[in-house]
Amino acid sequence: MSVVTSGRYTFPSYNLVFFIFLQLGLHSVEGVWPLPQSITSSPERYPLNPQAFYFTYGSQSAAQEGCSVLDEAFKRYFSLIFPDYSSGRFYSEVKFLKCKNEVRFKVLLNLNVVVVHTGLETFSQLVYQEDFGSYYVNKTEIKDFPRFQFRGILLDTSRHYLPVQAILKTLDAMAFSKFNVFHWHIVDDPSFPYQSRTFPDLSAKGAFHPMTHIYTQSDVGRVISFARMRGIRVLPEFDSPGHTQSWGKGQSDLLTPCYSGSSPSGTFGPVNPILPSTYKFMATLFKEVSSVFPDSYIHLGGDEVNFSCCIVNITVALNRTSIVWQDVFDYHERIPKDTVLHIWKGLPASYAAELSAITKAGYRVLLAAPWYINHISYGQDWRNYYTVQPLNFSGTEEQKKLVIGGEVCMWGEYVDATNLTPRLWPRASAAAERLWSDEKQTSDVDKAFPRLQDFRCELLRRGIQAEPLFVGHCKHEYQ
Ligand code: CP6
Repeated sequence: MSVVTSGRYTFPSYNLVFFIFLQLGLHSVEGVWPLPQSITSSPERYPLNPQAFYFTYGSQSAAQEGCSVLDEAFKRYFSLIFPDYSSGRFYSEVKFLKCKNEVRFKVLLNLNVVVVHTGLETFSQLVYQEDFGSYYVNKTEIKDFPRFQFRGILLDTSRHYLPVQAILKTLDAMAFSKFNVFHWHIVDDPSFPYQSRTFPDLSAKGAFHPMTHIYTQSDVGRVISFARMRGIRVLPEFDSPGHTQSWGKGQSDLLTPCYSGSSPSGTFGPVNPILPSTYKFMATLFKEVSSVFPDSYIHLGGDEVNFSCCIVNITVALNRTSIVWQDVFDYHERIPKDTVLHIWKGLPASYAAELSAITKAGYRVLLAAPWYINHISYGQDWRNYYTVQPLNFSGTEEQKKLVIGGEVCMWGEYVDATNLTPRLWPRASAAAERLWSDEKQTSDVDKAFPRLQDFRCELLRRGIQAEPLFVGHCKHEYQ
């Protein structure tokens, strides 16, 4: 029995191809969320014996044992698939079996490192356990690749501090829905929790608490490597020149003083564009950001303020690509051509018009407007996230190719570690399927409902406190 995954995954280039061939199984097509591009399963099934099951590297594979990202992924997915077998036991069993030279089930991965996370995730969703405890997988063939290359989640750690554990838990759950970008809206008006190497006063004076409500360099490093282990990029956002009230506490003369009449009122506006010291500070801070966060993108913010011209060039010197909120485009600033515009405003009609205008101007674009998951209401609002049609705007095929993906935003005014997980899941998973799967095959929201219910139960089994979609029960209720 073998699983062969192979493929190419180039990001940020749009041209990506990704195939998984699972020459084995699945209990039902309903078992995989988000839906693969092509899946055929048969009733023929195979038992999997956890004591005789392991992932290994194909002989053709460029990666071999010792590739920590994959070694770790194999361990994690082994535990997810067979929760009753701890990974410690798994290892001794494998050695034991090797000695006895028994017949083993093999999963071979001829892999590309980035692709393998999603391949393993799919495989893990194919395995099921029957009442007596035996594991099975049905004969299945899958060919799969993501519809959009950028599938992100924004967390806001300024309105409320999110402990590192809550962020790591979210990254884990993101991988289950095949999200691949964690957009870390790390600072904003209310607090500056990022502990800067160059400007330690920013968090010492601008965080909710200078010791307990900060992200140290080591915290940030942990988040980045935890994400990387799961095939997730970390996109840092240091929103400016607006949304910077907290920055002013630790950096004097950074913000523009407001006046009432001819005397300073004691309040401040955005960062002060007329002082040379502002530019020096910004250049130094973003230089640090680009050395701490390895991703090729940096999010510069630029929303809700009218002079964004001063910020978009800052990443050029750093050899990074900028992402900015749509406001920068709306104000007709001169924007470097490789900048990605991030649409956050409006109802379907208005974001479609914006998609049209931005792509017509030749810019790449990211869609967040329909996925404000911090907004809640009574009922099944996941249906609204599911039925979004990101490419339903007037434009040429070339324009449509400029839509690189989408993002689910969890703004933090009413969210901290107490309610983050149930507010995100499984509602974000609805958007995940829209961003991964073929639109025609997933156009029926009622067909998606039982599949999403099953997937939500799987999240519970994996320890994610995903909220219920409607009346019902899970085999494994949340412990
Ligand atoms: N914070 C920052 C926010 C928002 C934005 N930027 C925001 C405002 C209104 C809505 C959604 C998000 N809370 N820094 C805009 C991108 Cl409806």
